[in-house]
Amino acid sequence: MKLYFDVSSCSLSPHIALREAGLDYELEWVDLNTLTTASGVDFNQINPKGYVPVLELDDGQFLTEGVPMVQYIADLAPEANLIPPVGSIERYRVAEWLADLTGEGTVCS
Ligand SMILES: N[C@@H](CCC(=O)N[C@@H](CS)C(=O)NCC(=O)O)C(=O)O
Repeated sequence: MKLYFDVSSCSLSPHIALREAGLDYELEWVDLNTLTTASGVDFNQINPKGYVPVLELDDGQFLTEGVPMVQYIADLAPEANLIPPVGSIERYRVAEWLADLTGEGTVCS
């Protein structure tokens, strides 16, 4: 797998998940000003949405959006206990936290 990232960005959470999962991965920095990767690839070809993080899977697919990405990574390494099992209420609590973290995070009056 390869994580397309930028420093000080939301690509940090899948990077942490990859490390905690103990998985093999590569990193490739993306210049978000020019939308070009460190190896010179047009990033628009990788993610037409123009943002990181992007996870390139071993079969060549690209996965975008941090929330499903960290769940995918966690599911690849069940022994690391990063996410509760499918079907458990605790799994939906994690989804609840992730949605809150990436959503409004504010109280509507
Ligand atoms: N919905 C995306 C948002 C990703 C996002 O906002 N990425 C920022 C870095 S934290 C980015 O790449 N911004 C580049 C830009 O907007 O030009 C996710 O949750 O992964």
